[in-house]
Amino acid sequence: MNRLTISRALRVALAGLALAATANIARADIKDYEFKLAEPTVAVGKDKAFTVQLVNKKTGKPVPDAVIFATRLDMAPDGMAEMATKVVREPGGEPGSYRFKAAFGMEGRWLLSLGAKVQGETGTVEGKLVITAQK
Ligand SMILES: [Cu+2]
Repeated sequence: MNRLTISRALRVALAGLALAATANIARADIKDYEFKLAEPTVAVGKDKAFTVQLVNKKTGKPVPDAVIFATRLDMAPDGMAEMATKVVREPGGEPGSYRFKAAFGMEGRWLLSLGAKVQGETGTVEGKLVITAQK
């Protein structure tokens, strides 16, 4: 290789690196998102509302306009995985906050399984949260 060829090869390599860096910045990972409970507890009974927040872990900011869905709510944490209850999505809430309603028929810990589709991201955010129902 003569000098000219080396410098050209270097330039091409650098351009490639720059491109890769840009792609990294533009593409946030689906793993950068997580669910949080606004309140860790809920009152026992029918039609109890609770709020889930979807947060970007890197920025700490709430993520609005996600399509969020509850896949299951049951008492697995207290050894009653078969004790499941229906979860209904409720309208309203702050941007990045998603409201749900469910019947918590028993005191104790309930496991909420969630999924979300985030605007501009491929894949699904999945998470599990424990809600404690108390009197
Ligand atoms: Cu139970």
